[in-house]
Amino acid sequence: MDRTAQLTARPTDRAVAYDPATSPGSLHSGAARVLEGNWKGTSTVPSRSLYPHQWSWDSAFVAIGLRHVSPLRAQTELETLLAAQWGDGRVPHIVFNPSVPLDAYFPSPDFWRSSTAGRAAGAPRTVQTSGIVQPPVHALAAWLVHRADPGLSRARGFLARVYPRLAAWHRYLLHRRDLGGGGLASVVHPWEQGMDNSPSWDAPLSRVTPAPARSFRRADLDHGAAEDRPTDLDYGRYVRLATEYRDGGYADGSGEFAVEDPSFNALLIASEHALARIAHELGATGTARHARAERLTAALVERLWDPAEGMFFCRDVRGGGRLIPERSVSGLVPLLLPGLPREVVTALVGTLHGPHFGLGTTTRLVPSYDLLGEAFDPHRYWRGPAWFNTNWLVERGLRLHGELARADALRDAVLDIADTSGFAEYVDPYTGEACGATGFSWTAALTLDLLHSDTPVSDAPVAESSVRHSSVTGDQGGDRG
Ligand code: 9WN
Repeated sequence: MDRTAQLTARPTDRAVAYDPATSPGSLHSGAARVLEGNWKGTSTVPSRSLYPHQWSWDSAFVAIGLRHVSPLRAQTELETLLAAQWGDGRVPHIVFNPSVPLDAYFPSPDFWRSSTAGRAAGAPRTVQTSGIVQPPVHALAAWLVHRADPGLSRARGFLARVYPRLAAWHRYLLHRRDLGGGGLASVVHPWEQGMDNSPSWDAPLSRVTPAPARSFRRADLDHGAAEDRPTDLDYGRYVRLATEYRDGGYADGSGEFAVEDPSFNALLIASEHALARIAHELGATGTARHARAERLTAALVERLWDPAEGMFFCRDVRGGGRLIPERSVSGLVPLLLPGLPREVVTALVGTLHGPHFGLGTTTRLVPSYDLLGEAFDPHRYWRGPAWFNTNWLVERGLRLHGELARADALRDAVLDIADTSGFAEYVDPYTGEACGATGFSWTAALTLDLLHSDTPVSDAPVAESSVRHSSVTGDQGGDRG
């Protein structure tokens, strides 16, 4: 299919549930078919049943995979998301499709009321969005998408158009969201961090009075098993936090939930390195951005690293600044950073393969939460199951730091379980049993990316001799294969 045809390809009407037993063709074509089926013309839905709009970090992961089958669609995916950016720089966590019925997903546009409640923060008038954000994987995605087809990217002025938006996005996070005052960004809602129901939120959420159950109707239970999803009590708290944020005009600083999260900040740092590479491609040096990324890495280690436990933890900014003693995969994701001290890398690799996460012994994929933790549940949302995006990030970190055999084993496990689970949203970390939706977009996209990763993460063509790296293989701005 030529590029124009790929861009305008119409999605099929039915949900694409990939069944490895009956679907013809390879894993590659199965993954591409899922993305084709979830494509809505200018962006991709995470799942046609459960999540029928565009989600922010999902789109970044989708673009990373899509670049291998259609660099044009991958660019368009990011451009569509960034077109919904607010004037204050925030990139909303959902961009709503106006043709989808309001009751298909809660909270719907009439809950967020972005174009009215978000007016002072510069919400767009022509598109409805949520008012919270998700992890900033976008600059990393934009750089990787560019590298997949630099000729097309240059011809379309892709980087020149997205760079100012990505820079404004990072500015928003680094200035408006430094609620702890230590240089890191805080999330103001569990949905912002992307691991919605993680036990890391239990302590800060316990201070939030839930919205009454009768004041809203959950749509997620129409599609997902109640025992796998967050409880009604937690949903009531999510709704309360979002309502108060909205009613305060989406102004930052006064909310009762503020947490510095390791994964969110690590992705911001990885994206800042990528933004430096984009700046360099556009004719600047990029040195100042690399240096900022290194300063942020130092702040991450200083504020969130626990040497005794060998991993990173969340900091509860509204809870006296205490570290939250819950082991989540979020505390391992910083492994993807190039500038980590060697002893931090060594400890993280040890924790990953130790009893709490069991990688390579009791589990084949990294679970979302401590196998030995009191709140562990192999099927409940972000309280134990394994997700493919976090495993992709950890695989990248292992490879970056020269742990090639371990990275290869994790890559093989991701590909195998993505295949046998029908590109599931998430899986039981012990058995690989599919949970949530099948035909899930980022699972398919990251499968494609790993299928193209036969060669190690390599250095991108940017001289940065002034920047210190502990890595032996390159940095996070590099491309695969
Ligand atoms: C709320 C879309 C999103 C992912 C999140 C995942 C889940 C939404 C929900 O689905 O969150 O944003 O309704 O639970 O936790 O990571 O981006 O796939």
